Amino acid sequence: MTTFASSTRLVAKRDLQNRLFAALSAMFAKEVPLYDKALLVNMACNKTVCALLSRLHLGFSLSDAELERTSGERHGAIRIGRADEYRWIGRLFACFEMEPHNFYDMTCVGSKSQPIIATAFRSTLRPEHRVFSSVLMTDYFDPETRARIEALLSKRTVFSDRAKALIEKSEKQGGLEAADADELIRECTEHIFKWTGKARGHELYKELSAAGFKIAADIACFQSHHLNHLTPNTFCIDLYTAAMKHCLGEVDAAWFRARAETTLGRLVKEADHDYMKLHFKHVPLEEIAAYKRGSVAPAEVAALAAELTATFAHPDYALSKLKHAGFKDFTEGPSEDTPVLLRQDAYKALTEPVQFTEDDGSVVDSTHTARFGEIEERFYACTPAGRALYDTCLAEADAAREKDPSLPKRDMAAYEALYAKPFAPFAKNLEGLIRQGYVYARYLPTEKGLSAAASGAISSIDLLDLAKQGFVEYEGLRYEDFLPVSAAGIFASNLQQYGTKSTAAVKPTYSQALLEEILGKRIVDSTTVYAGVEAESKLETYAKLGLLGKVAPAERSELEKRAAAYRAI
Ligand code: OOG
Ligand code: NI
Repeated sequence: MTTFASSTRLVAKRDLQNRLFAALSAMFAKEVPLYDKALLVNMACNKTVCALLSRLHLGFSLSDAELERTSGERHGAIRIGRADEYRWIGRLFACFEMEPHNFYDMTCVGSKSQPIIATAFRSTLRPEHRVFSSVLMTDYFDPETRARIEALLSKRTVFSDRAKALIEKSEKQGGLEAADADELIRECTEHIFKWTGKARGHELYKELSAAGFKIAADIACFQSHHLNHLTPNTFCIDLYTAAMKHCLGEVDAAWFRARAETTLGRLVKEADHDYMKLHFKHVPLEEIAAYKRGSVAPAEVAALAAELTATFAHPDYALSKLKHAGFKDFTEGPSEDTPVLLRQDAYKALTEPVQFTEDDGSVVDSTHTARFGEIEERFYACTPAGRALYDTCLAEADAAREKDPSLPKRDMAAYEALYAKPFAPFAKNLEGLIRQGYVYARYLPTEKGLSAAASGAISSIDLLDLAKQGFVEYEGLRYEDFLPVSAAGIFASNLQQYGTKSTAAVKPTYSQALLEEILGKRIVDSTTVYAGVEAESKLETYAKLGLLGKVAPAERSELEKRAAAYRAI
């Protein structure tokens, strides 16, 4: 009885996670006014998209609270200096139901390489928040530089004794009571992830930056794991990026209005039930299935675009008045018409004042350029075959863009056509992508399917055909991870610095096992999860519809293998 009573006092870790991210967002908004304003721009864009969707899907509406939550913060990024700090970070995130997913070796991404390896902390199923967490590999450097970096890092204390005690308490009890949870969140926002503008080792900072290692300088010379960006999601990234360029004064109202018409016009064509399931994960599938198709005339699209343009004329949206370094010229990821993985863009890193205090007490006023404002829109998770195709298409599309880098600025339509061409092998809708075997989905039988099964009226075992007959429902799985090349592109464009080569005598190689050793825990392979969720749902759907016996033995054993690998995590 006692155990029961005390465990009910613990706050659910998922709730704590939501509170942590709300607190981090409030902290970051205070630190970076441009971030706060960018959230406003995103909210205005998402509201416009919702207004369009509610006419396109009769029955759809989103309350302000739901809108706030759905367009809420999604991921942050931190860069860590020492192995022991990294292990504490892993233990800290576990208090918020966030576990390491995937290994990212950023020392191995060609010309964009950086001296760090990373994982992303998130919940395994239906994650809403993530933190991409890198750790600096000091053996990437020559022995002298390495020793200087390590000496500087050894002098800092990121985790206070109180923070450590709270983490240990959470581990022992399986969670935290409300007051302790509040205190741990305060440790996060007032210390662990806080930007202080205080640094040390100005000589080392200058040398690392000049040698192309700005990222190492960003890590080694600061006192905390300051959050370097916090990325909300958007319902329509092309609308948002156009809006930001407009509010930052890079494009005029007429350009924005025309672009808004184009992007909203595309949504009218593309925002089907699958788009709704992908973007509004909190809405039950049956509810989405019940939306009747409405229609939106071109004049209505034009009116929405005009209204949004008028909204941005308000002084609240005059982002150009704030200190900024402009917006990136093009969006990272697949072409606009290919709904796989994720698309990201950003306003460029700000140059912020920093005060260096040296060991002898002398003070140097300087600046640091690292914190930027990313946005993202997430699409379907790819199978290994889909991912391999994506990598090939991306390389081709990047090469085409590099031949004419100013095209996005000169002629957006021509650039979009050029960039989309290499992605032509991908189907442009969920059903097509599933048929090609490029993305994962989750299936379930419908009521109609169950009664058809009971009366023996089901003949096919093709799940997509069964869905057409109304016997099966499905949703594409959303990609919940990161893309190393896209991440490297973000690093590069924001630090205004491409990657750098190792200065060690022999460039070390890094492995997932090494990062797991640093963390003291296993890293989850997210493909095992996507494949396992799909396999389990297929097996269950077949079983409930009485079709399991008809599935080819080889396919069935493959599904069982995937489901078992997933369950073993
Ligand atoms: C991490 C960059 C990775 C993303 O969205 O790909 C990332 C960093 O800048 O430290 O956040
Ligand atoms: Ni990011």
